[in-house]
Amino acid sequence: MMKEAARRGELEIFYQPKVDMSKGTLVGVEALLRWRHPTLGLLQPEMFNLARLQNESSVIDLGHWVITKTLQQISDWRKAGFQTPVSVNIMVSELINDNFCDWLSGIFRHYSDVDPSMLELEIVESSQISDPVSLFEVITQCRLSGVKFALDDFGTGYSSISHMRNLPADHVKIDKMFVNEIVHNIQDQELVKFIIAIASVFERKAIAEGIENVNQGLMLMRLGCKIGQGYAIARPMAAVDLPGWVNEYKGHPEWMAA
Ligand code: G
Ligand code: MN
Repeated sequence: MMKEAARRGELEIFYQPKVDMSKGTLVGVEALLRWRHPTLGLLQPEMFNLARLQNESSVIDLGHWVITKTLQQISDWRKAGFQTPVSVNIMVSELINDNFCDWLSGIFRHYSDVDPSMLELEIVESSQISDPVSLFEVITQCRLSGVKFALDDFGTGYSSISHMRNLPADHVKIDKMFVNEIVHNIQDQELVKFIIAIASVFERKAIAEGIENVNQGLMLMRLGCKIGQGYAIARPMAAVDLPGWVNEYKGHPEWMAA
């Protein structure tokens, strides 16, 4: 199903900025898959039920397609004088199948103008980790080439704390579930404080996602998280629009004054 959509050119990647809220600067973007469906319009992955495809080879093909497209995009942007790290969502099943690291080195040989540290893989926590040892090995091997890793949706899965302990990563993404009510909910504030503290002990940087208003950003900064992503900053946008957005973005005055 997705293969045909890809062949028909209906799959697109949108990019959502991540910024340092205190400085008003871009720190990277997240690549998000969208399906421009001929009759249903622009669909997000949740709407075309990626979970149902899990463990099928189509997930791997689709994952490979997204990473390949992303490297092509980084290369195109570079030629146009624009550079930023890009993160891609990846499921555990993609990482521990199919000689992932060998495949990734091959693709980097093809896009030899792209520095591996410009790519970050966000491990989606909801995907079950069946074999933590081999996952550790895959991450460790990929990181040797300079590729970065993030634990996505942190706190929503079955064994977040053990992932923090056992899996090497550069970033931890605070799930939007914990950001939604953060301005008024003291328990959520404490939870986020805990995530930031534990991330810092393990030397991983916290990134908050799903920031929809200025006050959520202010609260996150007060709790110690300066890097954020969400509609309050920008919606995911087409690749052509990103350099212009970055040029225009001056930061949120309320955040920069905090
Ligand atoms: O968990 P993950 O980082 O993959 O989530 C990204 C998804 O969240 C994307 O589909 C994106 O469109 C959506 N998203 C991004 N920012 C916001 C936001 O501020 N609010 C909500 N509700 N969704 C967001
Ligand atoms: Mn993500």
